[in-house]
Parts: sequence; structure tokens; C-alpha cells
Amino acid sequence: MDRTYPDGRTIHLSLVANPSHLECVNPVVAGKARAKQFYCGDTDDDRRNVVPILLHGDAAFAGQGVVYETMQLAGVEDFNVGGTIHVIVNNQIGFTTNPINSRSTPYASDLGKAFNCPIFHCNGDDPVAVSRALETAIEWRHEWGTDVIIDMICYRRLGHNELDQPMFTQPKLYKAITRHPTTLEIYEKRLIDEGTMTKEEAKEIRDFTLQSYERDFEASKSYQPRPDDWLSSRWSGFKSPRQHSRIQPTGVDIDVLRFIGKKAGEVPEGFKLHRQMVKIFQARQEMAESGSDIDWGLAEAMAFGSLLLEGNHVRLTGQDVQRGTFSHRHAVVKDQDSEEEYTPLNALAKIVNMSAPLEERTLRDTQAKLTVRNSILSEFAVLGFEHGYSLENPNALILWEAQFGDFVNGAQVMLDQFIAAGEDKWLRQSGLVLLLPHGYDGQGAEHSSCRVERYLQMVEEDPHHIPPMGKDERTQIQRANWQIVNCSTPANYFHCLRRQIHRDFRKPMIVVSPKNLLRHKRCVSTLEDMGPGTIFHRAFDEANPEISNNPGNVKVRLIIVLTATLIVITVHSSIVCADCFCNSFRRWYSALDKFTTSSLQNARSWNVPTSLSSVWSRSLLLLLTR
Ligand SMILES: Cc1ncc(C[n+]2csc(CCOP(=O)(O)OP(=O)(O)O)c2C)c(N)n1
Ligand SMILES: [Mg+2]
Repeated sequence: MDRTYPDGRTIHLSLVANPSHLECVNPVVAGKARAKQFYCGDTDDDRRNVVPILLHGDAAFAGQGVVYETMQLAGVEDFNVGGTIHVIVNNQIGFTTNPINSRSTPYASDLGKAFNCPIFHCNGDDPVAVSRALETAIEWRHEWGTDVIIDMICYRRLGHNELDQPMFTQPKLYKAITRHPTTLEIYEKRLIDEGTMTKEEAKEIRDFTLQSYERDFEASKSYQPRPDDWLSSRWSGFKSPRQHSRIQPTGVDIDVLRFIGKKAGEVPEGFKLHRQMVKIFQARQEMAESGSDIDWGLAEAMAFGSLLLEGNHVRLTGQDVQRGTFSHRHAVVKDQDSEEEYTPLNALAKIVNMSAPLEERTLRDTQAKLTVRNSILSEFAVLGFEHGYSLENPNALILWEAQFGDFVNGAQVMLDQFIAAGEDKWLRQSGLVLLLPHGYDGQGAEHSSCRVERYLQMVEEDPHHIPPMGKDERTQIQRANWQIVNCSTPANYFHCLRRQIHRDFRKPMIVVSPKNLLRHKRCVSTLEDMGPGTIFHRAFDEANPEISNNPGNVKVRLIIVLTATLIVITVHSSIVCADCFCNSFRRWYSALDKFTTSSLQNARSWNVPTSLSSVWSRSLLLLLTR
């Protein structure tokens, strides 16, 4: 919604879709606001001009932990939005629960004390006082760039909803409320008594306002959302699930890849790398030069770097993502004397300001900015923030990485309410990528499984319908709610990251990401695997020529898809790597869940050949043959 003021100033208001889960929208609003600031140009003025405003209930503000998590982001680099205005509509009740049972602190707003926020307690029955408090809050936010809280003390006149009878639970309070005049009556009387307006003028304003509410209410009954309602300015040209988007190659010119690879292993003159890092960077240079043995970290750098050179912003956050939990990424390195930071992939070309026109951003000698930032130790708020960030601009690769995939369930509300269901509920697309380290490889309890079965279970596909798979008619991914990939080669990971941007639609992607494959000698790719004309592979075919050359000998009885460190060898078995889950895999998977779990526990005693189990440890499509 846009509003122009008499002096010519315009204000654009965006309302973020808000699920029933109270307060979970907070980090989404902050992330979307941060993205707007970034794409405007990210100056101090841009920060001032985009203002997140959150409306809270008193009980929810005090009780929901995500409020704290979001406020904790307020001062952190790359999450700082220059202050959020919090308005607590403090009706002194939460459904039927009294304040004494809702919190341990005297005021609903007391959380703000932990962050030194100014808190304005004001009387909701005095609209002028509320309006002054809001104006002061905005001035404070513009001057100091911190969060501000308005605690508007008021009351609830009726029950929580139409069925609720508040006298059941707060009889004394609601008797008093029944006798109390409404805010409108109090304010009208005040204006008339002091001579600001006549009774007739007051009635005229009231009737005019109520009529406009009535008109809109009536209009809402026949309102039909249009399929392209999700298109906001930056999204024009993107396709809805009903419009077909063709498969596009995601390969990149070999020389460009080699250039990015070398840059990813380079620091400026005089920058003092740790001596082990020197070796790691040298290895990167050698991999890029030879074009072979490219490991996971370098393939990721090549995906990021190529997208940046094409003018797409790339942003990755999560706990310890700069180095990478498993020390494979090194997207940001530190000088051993000064602790100065250096981000190799921001030195590929001249960084353009994201507010520049597209033609300028895609010039040959320019690149978009890479942001790789370690986050606060939260899953809920940080994933929500990145989801909000991803909604703003489709030409950006936004990723969030869990420390271990197991911890992502701290953000379950975000997955259930926003990421799995957002497109269907609100016609809003998001290309957010979740990297979830997964694998039963000895790191102990709660460090082994991203619970891929949960994502598979939440795929919104009709299990009885196998969609056409032809290259020119495939719309399966467009119609599903998200994608789940379990890449077993660095090149396939490279392609699926690039594919997120080189499409005419956006879809969240869950990457079951590796731990021990990050440095496995056989888990490598070549530059050719990422070169011109190459694309993402949904599955890899049988690698053993003895089997692939004699298909007549293979009679498939059972196919099991696994994502764990396990291999079951029967006398005649054949193993194929599955890099993408679809419909049918999901059904097999859930049917065989029990089997795989018990096999996992027994795997050691089965004397699994280690060479095989470690190579294909994470992604198995096991064909048991007669
Ligand atoms: C996370 C979550 N838990 C529970 C509910 C159910 N619920 C809906 S409203 C409400 C009370 C909210 O009280 P308050 O925050 O004071 O807001 P008010 O309704 O008084 O404006 C509850 C518990 C919910 N919507 N979300
Ligand atoms: Mg309340």
C-alpha cells in the first residue's frame, strides 16, 4: 500500500503474512526489512527509511522466546535493521489468562530492559498520548537506531472470540469493563468539552469512518486472490506453479570456474594466513589449475562466485558458517597478526551497489556482494530472518546452514508455518536454501540426522500421480512445495545451488549436506562436470560396468533409499546413488523406515566393507537382486 502525504512524501507499507503462531513473524519482518535496506543501497539513510514495526499481545510478548531471539539480532552485523518499533497492545489478558500467570516480571514489556530499549508505557484510552509516544519512538529510532517499545495499556471489551465468555474467568474485571465508556466515547467527549469540535462534527467523522469500514468488509466477501498476486516489483517475469518453466543448463565456462577457484584460494599481499590455511588455499589453487579432484568446499565457492559475477547477491548465515562447522568452507579468513577479515569471493571483481540498475550490475568486470556471517546461536529467529530476507528479491541466493542438521528442529515453526506452506497459503515464493549436515558418522547423539523423513513427509505431492518427466514438460518441482536433495558429488551440489537462481520460479530447497564426504578423496568432481551444457542429475546410474553392461542379469526385487552410514551387501547387489528424492522414493522410504533404523544399529556387527561404506555412506539407492 502506498500513501502520499500533502508535502509530497510517500510511504510504502508492506504487510508480512502472519500465521497464527504468535510472534513467529518477528524475525521474518526483520529479515525482510534488512533485505530492503540492503537492496536500497545500505547507507545510513536507507536504514532509516525502512522501518520494521511489530504489533504484539502482552501475553505473547512476555511468553514467546522468539521475541527475545529476534531482539538479540538487533545489534548484530548483517542482521541489524537500525531499530524495530514494538507496539504491545496490552489488554492485560491472554485469552483467559491473567498477567500474574503470564509472566514473572511486573510489566509485559520488561524484556526490553535486557536490551536497554526505551519503553513508553501509555494509556490506550488517551489517543493523543499514544500518538505522541509513537512519534517520540520513531524519533528515537531514527536518532539512535535501536529498538523502542510502546506498552499501550488498555483492556479487552469482549471475549477472546465470539464463543468466549470472559465472565467465566474474570468476572470482577469484566463487570468493571462493562461500566467503562469506550475510548471513542471518552475522546469525543473530551474534544467536544474543550470546544475542538461540535457534537455534529464528531458524529460526521464517526459515521464516515464506520461506513468506510463497512464498505471494505462487504467487498472482502467477494474478493478473489489472483494467481499473480505474489508478483511484487522485483518478481515481475517470474512464473506461477501453473506456468511452465523450462530446464536451463547451469554449467559455467571453464575459464571462469578456474578463475573463481584460484581467487577462492588467494589472499592479498601481506595478509598473514595461518600455515595450515596456506596449504588449504594452495590445494584450492591446484584443484582449479588441474581442473580435477575439486572438493565440496571449492565447488560451493564456484557456485557462489559464478552467481556473484552474474550480478546475484549471495548470503549465507548460521552458526560458524564463515569457516564452516567442519572447517571446509573458509569463506572468510583471518590475518594471524591483526585478525583482520578477508573474504576472497568479494575480490573477484568490483562490487556493485545493489541499488544500481540491472545493466550495471551485470557488467563483465563487476560482481554482487557475498555476505557470509556467523549468526547468534538461534535456529528459530535466524532461519525466520533468512526466510524474510529471501522474500524480497528473487535474484539472490539466500542460504541458512544448521550447525548439525539435528538442530534445525529448534526452528520447526518456521518450517511448518512459512517454508513448507508459504507459497500455497500466501502466494509468495521463496528460493531459500537450508544446508543440513547429516550422517551417522560417529559424532554422537543429536549430531547424526537432519531427519530427512520429516521433509519427505511434508512434500506436497500427490503420491498417486507420477507427473510427466520429459525435459520439456516437467513441472513437478514447480508444483511441489519444496525440494529435497542429497547430493553425493560436489558438481551436483554446484548445479543445484545455481539452479536455484537459473529458473523462472523459486522454490525452497533442503540440502541434506555431508560431513565426512567434505574431504573424502573419492567425493570429488572435475571442472568438466560443471562446465558448459552440464546440469543437475536427479540420480546417478550404476557405476559398476559389470552390472551396467549386463542389464539383463539384473532383476530388481526391492529398492531401498537410505541417507545414512550403512551398506547392506547381499550376494548379488547393486548400488546406485540417488541425489534427489521424488514421489516414489518417498513412499519406499517411509515404508522401510523401520528396517533402515534397525539395520543402522546393527551395521557394525555386519562387518560392512569400509571402502564401500565410506564412499557411498550418505546416499544409497540399494538394489537387491535375485
Ligand atoms: C504460539 C501460539 N501459542 C498459542 C496460541 C493460541 N492463542 C491464541 S491467542 C492467545 C492469547 C494471546 O494473548 P496476548 O498475547 O495477550 O494477545 P491478545 O489476544 O490479548 O491480544 C493464545 C494463547 C497461538 N495462537 N500461538
Ligand atoms: Mg493480551
